[in-house]
Amino acid sequence: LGWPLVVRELLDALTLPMTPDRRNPLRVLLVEDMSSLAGLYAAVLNRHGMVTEEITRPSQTLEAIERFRPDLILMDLYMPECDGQALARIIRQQRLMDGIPIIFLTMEKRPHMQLDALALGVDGYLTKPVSSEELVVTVSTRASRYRQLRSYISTDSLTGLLNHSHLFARLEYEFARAQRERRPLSMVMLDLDHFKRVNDSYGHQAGDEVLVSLSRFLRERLRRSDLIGRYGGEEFAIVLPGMGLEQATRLLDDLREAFARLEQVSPRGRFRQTFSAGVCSSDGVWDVVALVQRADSMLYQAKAAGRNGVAS
Ligand code: GH3
Ligand code: MG
Ligand code: MG
Ligand code: MG
Ligand code: MG
Repeated sequence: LGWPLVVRELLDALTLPMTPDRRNPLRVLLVEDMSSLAGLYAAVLNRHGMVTEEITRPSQTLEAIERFRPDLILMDLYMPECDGQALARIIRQQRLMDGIPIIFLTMEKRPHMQLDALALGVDGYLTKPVSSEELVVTVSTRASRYRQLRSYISTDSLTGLLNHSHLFARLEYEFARAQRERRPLSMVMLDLDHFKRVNDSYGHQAGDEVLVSLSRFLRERLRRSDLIGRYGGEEFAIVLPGMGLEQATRLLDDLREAFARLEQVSPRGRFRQTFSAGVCSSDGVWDVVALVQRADSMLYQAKAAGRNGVAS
């Protein structure tokens, strides 16, 4: 009697994680061999503003994780191909989804089975039949907490771009996918020209603002599927899946020209900032290390050719 009431109060209290972000809803991957059941859970979660993807076969899980990028995985414990515990162990080995919450949904009530699951690093256990309220509260709070933590550890705090290590993890995935699907992929290393002078003449704060303005500029002009990272200092890396060398070079040259025209405003005066970029494609490249090296050497050429240019 009391439980649904308490939950309803909880729902009201937890306004922060419960507020559905319409532009960026929480994403839940459902792994459940009974599709009718999965559909039911999905309907409940969808009604509360979450986006779901249902898979009925455990073997589809890793592919679905990479493609769908869930904030939480809701998983049946007993499935024909592979049990939930084994699957959870495999998911825990994926670097890209480090620490993603996994919640088991099952009829299993034996405590030792539940303990085994928790020992695996699984985040929780919901016992069927589960109420909608319990499902929604458990899933949304954990999913939003994970999303928040993930954004802290994967983004650069000044620019909001991907940080070095996360960019590499994502690049590895995009590179492997491009090879597998025989699709082109281009990689860009970009470095601000004579940036030291900006700090010297206009102050470190003005320098920071240039970094933020370039980041915004790139985000506005690139596709959602492109990766933009702060490689370090005043150096950025861009990954353009599906784009060949020629198109990528042209794109970067357009961006270079447009950015150079922008006026940077600082308390100590106005100025313009240029960048140089090295572009390469994944054609004939064996791994991401070689890809980055190639882009780097192209960047070096662009600098040597006088800066404010693109080399490929
Ligand atoms: P080049 O055209 O050869 O790249 O010249 P540069 O001056 O840009 O290159 P250099 O490597 O000599 O200096 C990079 C400068 O970038 C030095 C450093 O103070 C500045 N920088 C790196 N990270 C930041 C940052 O986060 N904020 C600010 N304001 N400056 C930064
Ligand atoms: Mg089952
Ligand atoms: Mg520089
Ligand atoms: Mg330099
Ligand atoms: Mg540099």
